[in-house]
Amino acid sequence: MSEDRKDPRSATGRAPRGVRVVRGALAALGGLIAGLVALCVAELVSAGVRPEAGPVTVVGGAVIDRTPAPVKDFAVRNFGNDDKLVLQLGILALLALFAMAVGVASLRYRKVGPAAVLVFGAIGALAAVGRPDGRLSDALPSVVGALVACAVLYLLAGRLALRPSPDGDRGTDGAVTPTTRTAPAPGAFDRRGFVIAATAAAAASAGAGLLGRRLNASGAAEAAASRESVALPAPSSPAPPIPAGADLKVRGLSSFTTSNKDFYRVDTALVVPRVDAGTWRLRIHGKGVPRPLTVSFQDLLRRKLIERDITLTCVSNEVGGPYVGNARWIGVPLAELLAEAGVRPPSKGGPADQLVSRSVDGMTIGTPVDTVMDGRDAMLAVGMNGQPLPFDHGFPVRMVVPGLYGYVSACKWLEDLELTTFDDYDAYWVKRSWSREAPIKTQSRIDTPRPFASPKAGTVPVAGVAWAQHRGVERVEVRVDGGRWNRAELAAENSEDTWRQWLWRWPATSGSHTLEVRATDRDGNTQTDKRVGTVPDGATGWHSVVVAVD
Ligand SMILES: Nc1nc2c(c(=O)[nH]1)N[C@H]1C(S)=C(S)[C@@H](COP(=O)(O)O)O[C@H]1N2
Ligand SMILES: [Mo]
Repeated sequence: MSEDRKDPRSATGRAPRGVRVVRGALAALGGLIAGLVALCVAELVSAGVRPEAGPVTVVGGAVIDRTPAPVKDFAVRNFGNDDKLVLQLGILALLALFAMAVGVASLRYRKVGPAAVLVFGAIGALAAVGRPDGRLSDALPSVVGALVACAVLYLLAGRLALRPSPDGDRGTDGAVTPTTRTAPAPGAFDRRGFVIAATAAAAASAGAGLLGRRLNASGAAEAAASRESVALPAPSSPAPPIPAGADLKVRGLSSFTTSNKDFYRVDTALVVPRVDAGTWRLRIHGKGVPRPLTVSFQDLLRRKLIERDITLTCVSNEVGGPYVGNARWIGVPLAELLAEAGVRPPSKGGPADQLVSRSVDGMTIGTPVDTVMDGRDAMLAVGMNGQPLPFDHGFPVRMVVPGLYGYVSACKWLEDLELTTFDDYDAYWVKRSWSREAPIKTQSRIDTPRPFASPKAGTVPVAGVAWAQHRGVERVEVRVDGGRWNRAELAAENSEDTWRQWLWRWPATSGSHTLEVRATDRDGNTQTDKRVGTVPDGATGWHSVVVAVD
């Protein structure tokens, strides 16, 4: 239906200003709706492929894959566990801006907008296929979403085309229509048709999107059911009891055992993989593996299980940072499994010096075979603090190797172990400027008082944790305002693979003071004061806290 506008045409022969503004706004809205259509259709299609193949997820993943180490580190530090949310919101905001621009552009050039949508689809498709775990089918959600959005945008832009005016002017369609008695007023377009088409497209795509969400969630529900039904067997080698004195029970001090809910999470997964333990298999194969193995989750549970308290640390943990936690793990000793497959460590003449663990989401992590087989409690963990692994922490199976940073040892959602050499293969983070080998550096952290706290003058408990996994913490010292070092009281040691709490009772005087801490490990190495960043193999320096004593 046409508009009956009384306005005369402007001198230049263009639509009146008011009409131009309305058309522009509707065109931008049309672009947004096309964007919504693309995402919702893609969500529905991804349910038939896999949830991780959604366009925002794959583009976000591609951004993560290409983020330089210092930037990634910055994001982890500043957004913490929200870094991925920030990334996805950023992608959505950019998409919305582009969608509006594309909508407006398609007013004048009706084919340009839809073509731009296809370009976006192609970007999504390339991002999907180019991910470390990318498959060709992952391109489908982006491609189908873009095709449908392209048609919707073309249709909507058509409704916004100006009706030819009485003297046979050209509409934006380029069609020349002879003047007729019923010719619409200048600047008229099919406003009603636009509203109907736009509403229908928005409603239909919202429906498709919700259905896609539903279907994606039902796959997750199966995985959740498989996790619910796991009964962890009693370990044949239980963890030694935690000594009574391991937890100093000081207010504000990290507890000796970190609960699953409070355990830090660091990974590249925008969608946490939800693996069905019933169909899960692990393959062990590669160079110098005479008897390759494929094991199921039940196979692992039937084996001899060990239980150990082990402190994990992320290489991205800056001095004083939060990416360290201590849990009680249950798992299969990895060295025994490798030995069963016939693997010999290089120190015993084996040809492979690198064990590459690969996850269902394409993460690759390289660990020295000699380290895994040197007698430490390296394991394929199935339990964390008495529970099957939480999905966030790698259900059904992850690696844990005491003494190595997570990115070279702690592969979550594990599905493949390949024996190879460091010469032949660089794992995910090694390709991105981190070191091939990365034993955890001796570190200590002040948990209390918090920075800028204002405790009362008198005895102030200064307490924290220190770690030097697989070497053990020998000594922790604290000093005030660069004065002499004071020896802190150490909590009872659980094992050399766990962190240790420490406490120093500070006779605090009023005023502003700087507290510093340093630890010494059993090898006799005292933490250096030299500040280095986390890239390429872990931060060094002393943690310090400034407080204003009342
Ligand atoms: N599949 C997969 N496993 C992974 C990662 C990852 O990004 N993907 N990150 C590693 C890193 S860098 C660390 S520090 C640990 C963190 O384990 P958490 O999240 O259980 O604390 O997992 C490791 N395992
Ligand atoms: Mo990490």
